[in-house]
Amino acid sequence: MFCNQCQETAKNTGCTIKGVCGKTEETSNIQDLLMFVCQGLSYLTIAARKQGIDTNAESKHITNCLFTTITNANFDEKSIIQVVKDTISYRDQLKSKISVSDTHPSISWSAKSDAEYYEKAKEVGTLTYDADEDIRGLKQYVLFGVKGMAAYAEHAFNLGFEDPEIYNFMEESLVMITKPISLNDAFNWVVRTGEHGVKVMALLDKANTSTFGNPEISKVKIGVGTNPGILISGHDLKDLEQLLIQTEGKGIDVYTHSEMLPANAYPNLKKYKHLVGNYGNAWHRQLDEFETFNGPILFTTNCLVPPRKTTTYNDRVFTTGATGMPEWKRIEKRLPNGQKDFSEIIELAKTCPPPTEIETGEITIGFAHNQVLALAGQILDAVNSGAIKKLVVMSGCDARQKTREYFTEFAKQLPKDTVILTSGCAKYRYNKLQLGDINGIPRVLDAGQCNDSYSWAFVALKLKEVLNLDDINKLPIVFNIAWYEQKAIIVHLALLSLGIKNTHIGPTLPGFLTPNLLSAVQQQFGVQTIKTVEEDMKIFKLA
Ligand code: SF4
Ligand code: SF3
Repeated sequence: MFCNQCQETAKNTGCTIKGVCGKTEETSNIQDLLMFVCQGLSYLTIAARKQGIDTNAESKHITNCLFTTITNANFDEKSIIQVVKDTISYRDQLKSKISVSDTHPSISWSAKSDAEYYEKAKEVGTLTYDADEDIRGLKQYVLFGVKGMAAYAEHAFNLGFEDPEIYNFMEESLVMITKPISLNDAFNWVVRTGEHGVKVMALLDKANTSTFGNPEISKVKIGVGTNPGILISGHDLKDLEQLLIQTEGKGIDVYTHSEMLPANAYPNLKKYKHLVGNYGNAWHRQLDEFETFNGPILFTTNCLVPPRKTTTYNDRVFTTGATGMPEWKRIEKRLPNGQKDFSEIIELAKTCPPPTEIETGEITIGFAHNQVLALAGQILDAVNSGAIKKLVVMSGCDARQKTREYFTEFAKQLPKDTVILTSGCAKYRYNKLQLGDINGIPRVLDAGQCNDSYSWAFVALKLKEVLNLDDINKLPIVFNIAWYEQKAIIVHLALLSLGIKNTHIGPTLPGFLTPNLLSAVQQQFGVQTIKTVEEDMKIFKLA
């Protein structure tokens, strides 16, 4: 195996024996094989569209495959092999309808036994892309960005919002990886990946806000009630809505977990009175927090952590969508009305004790772009009067490395005349610190999930317009992004493509950036990594 797609990759180079995330060698290889067969299918979808054939089902399938391989989404190699087989059957059906001139092996490869799948899986990892490590690094950069893009595209299509251009770009990217390319063209492809990142985040924003309303300032309880509970994790708001509908009036409380917290701010979700609050913290604390939750847990997307040998909650955890874990059950059935059938989870919840309280109090959320623009006058007054000196974007992911304590310390040491703009699970490092407010504006404004980082780009562009500036980089905004998995890669690329320079990312720079690529990214976009809190305060001109 060789996997270097996330920030925790071994030695910041690549996981080669077992993933730091817990992914086994076999699962990692099978995920690579899934990408390989998706390349074959992508050759055909692109050709089929040129021949006037609709490929919507195949594009959605490819999107789901990409999503399945992101960090901490799916550890279930058996189910992934099945997805590989499904991909081959999509491919072969399409092949029978069109004429194809390409001859890449991914268009024709197939196997007769699982053993052959495992053998092939060893040969098709990202290390085989190119001999030139810079080209290879750029192709990995594109692939990982496209995986993040796929996650957002899938949430959007689950709500009925699609953009064929995004599907086409993801498929063209998969095909590009199989071909020779110049350094310059590969670098430009990375830039174009960011442009499509903006598009997919805008699409998902439209999907979420037109379905569930614009997030509004909301106080969310972090304690517990006395009813049995169901905990829902991941990012898929449609799954949450269906769970809320099916649990209504059943004496069960629904709690959000990790990246599902922002759901509590959407009018059409918070209207359900049994959506009672948020339980726990960022994903990596689940090994302890699921023990004390006592009731069933539903994963709609990443981040799953493989259970310990001593874990007692395995029979209480369910997966759906792109997620999977061999020890946990999958929700496969649908109700006659088309919704996912969560009855097994609901029946189990009724037999469970209520959650054990691990925290009390509440946190304030709901500062997506619409709400922030409603406060724009107040914020501009505070900026103009000097009450707010700087806005500090601290979006992205959280993870388990000790070095992540930097972000808590950074938030604590920020001068009192700064406001943190956050989104993604990175917020759990500082969203319970009680950092106060400036003239009634909370010092931590939480826009939502990682994809809602779009809100900060949107707000920055609006502020530039209102303040009549010719360059977005003249705004009193600095970017200190915490990254972990591939959604943070697409978010960061999207920010770069909007012209935002001098972003800092950490705790480390991506392992797939070779020294040459790093200097190219630094030259063109001024990307830097974090140093110590004290040094960074000076670099950001905050101290
Ligand atoms: Fe390693 Fe990250 Fe890949 Fe897991 S996802 S195998 S931790 S690089
Ligand atoms: Fe977190 Fe996994 Fe990335 Fe959506 S839940 S931000 S790490």
